[in-house]
Amino acid sequence: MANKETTTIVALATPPGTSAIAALRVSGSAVKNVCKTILPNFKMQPRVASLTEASFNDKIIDELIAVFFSAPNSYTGEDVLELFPHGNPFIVRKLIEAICKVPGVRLAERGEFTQRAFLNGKLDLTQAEAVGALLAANNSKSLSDAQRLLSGEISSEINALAESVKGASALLELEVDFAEDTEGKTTSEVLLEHKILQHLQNLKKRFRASQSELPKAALFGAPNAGKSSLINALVKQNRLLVSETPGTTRDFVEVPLHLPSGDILLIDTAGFANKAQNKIDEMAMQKSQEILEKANLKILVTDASAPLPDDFEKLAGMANLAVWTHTDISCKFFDEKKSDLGNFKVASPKGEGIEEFINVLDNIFFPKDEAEELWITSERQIACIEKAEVCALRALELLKQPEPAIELAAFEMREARNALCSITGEISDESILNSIFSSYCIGK
Ligand SMILES: Nc1nc2c(ncn2[C@@H]2O[C@H](COP(=O)(O)OP(=O)(O)OP(=O)(O)O)[C@@H](O)[C@H]2O)c(=O)[nH]1
Ligand SMILES: [Mg+2]
Repeated sequence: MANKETTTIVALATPPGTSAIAALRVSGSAVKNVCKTILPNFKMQPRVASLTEASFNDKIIDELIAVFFSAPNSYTGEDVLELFPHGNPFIVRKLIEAICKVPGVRLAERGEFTQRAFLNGKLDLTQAEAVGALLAANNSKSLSDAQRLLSGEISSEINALAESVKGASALLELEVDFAEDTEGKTTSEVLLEHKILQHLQNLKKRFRASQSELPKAALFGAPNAGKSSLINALVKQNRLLVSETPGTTRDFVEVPLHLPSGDILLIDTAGFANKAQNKIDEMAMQKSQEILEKANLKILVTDASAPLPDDFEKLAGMANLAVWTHTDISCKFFDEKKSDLGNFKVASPKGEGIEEFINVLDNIFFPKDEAEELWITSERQIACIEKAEVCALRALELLKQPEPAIELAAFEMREARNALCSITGEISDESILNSIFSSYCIGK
């Protein structure tokens, strides 16, 4: 790690491949030399975008936009150069090759720019992790949480808690006389029980495992019920094969759906017939069953204009939600036998009921009432919180003994504080840092 800080790093910050514009980042003490070597007319005025020529050995590579950030006022805290050439992989390669010819420059490793930002005190560890969360966010809630984390919201909370723990330790270490309060508890017990433990437990409740995979909604029902048509209507594309012949869909198909508050995956399945006609039917139904077991939401699709399938009750028993199709033809069977589930009516080919159903899905997958609370999605952070809680509980036990073990309790509280400080990276070890930053992409 010591070496990394003295070298200058370069990476493509946009995905490889052809695009309108690419972005390259260079960070480190050799940035000024890089500018002199490949951008002969560039003025290096900090934070001013300039259209300039990039060349190497008098050969023009591209005309591009360059922005220079002077240390420490940059993302990494070092001198940084950002280049925006045309998004041609050949141009990008030539630029990177030319930049790497400047002494002291090498290709960046994963997450190395953010790692430098952390090492240079531009971000604490929760903020550095928030950068990863920001890049992975696929719904409004996780995006706004990542932005709040990046602004240091959780860091301030953790720092304040670590201060309380420090206060409790100080009290213990001074071996203060335990003044009895009205409930017959000692000062330290009150401090531990009411402030610190409650706060730690509250933080733990805010844990939600981060969802790198999109949530899944599986549509199932009798053959020809209109499952594939409904998905086409929801995504506003003729994405799936639709026909009046029952058994059109055989293999399950995943289709992303962009809801107003986030993305989900719709899964089309083969129709469930009461009896399989042949081996392929049987295999297709078996597959549908497996898909349903893994789905977050199971939507039973039923034709409201046709007699219900014999196994309707069984199918309804497997579902979380029911949608009735063909309502443009008739609602006869819907009116006769609605299930106990939420019932929604659509006429997919005409688009009727589709916008309403999109809002229903949006509310199910991204409930609005939870929007205010900042969730903690990092397992590392929650493990530190749990460790701090265990230490605080142990301290409390030690203090409750007939002869309170004050020194041991003080030790436990110091451990609790260390656990909290490792959340923000005030205390950190290299292996933890490496495991965090190596999960990032190159150029971040
Ligand atoms: N009028 C009307 N026709 C519909 C509606 N939904 C689907 N259809 C028609 O019903 C037939 C079957 O639709 P699909 O979407 O293929 O049904 P499916 O449930 O995917 O069928 P399988 O894949 O065979 O299980 C097609 O001819 C559709 O055009 C609807 O709401 N109204
Ligand atoms: Mg189908």
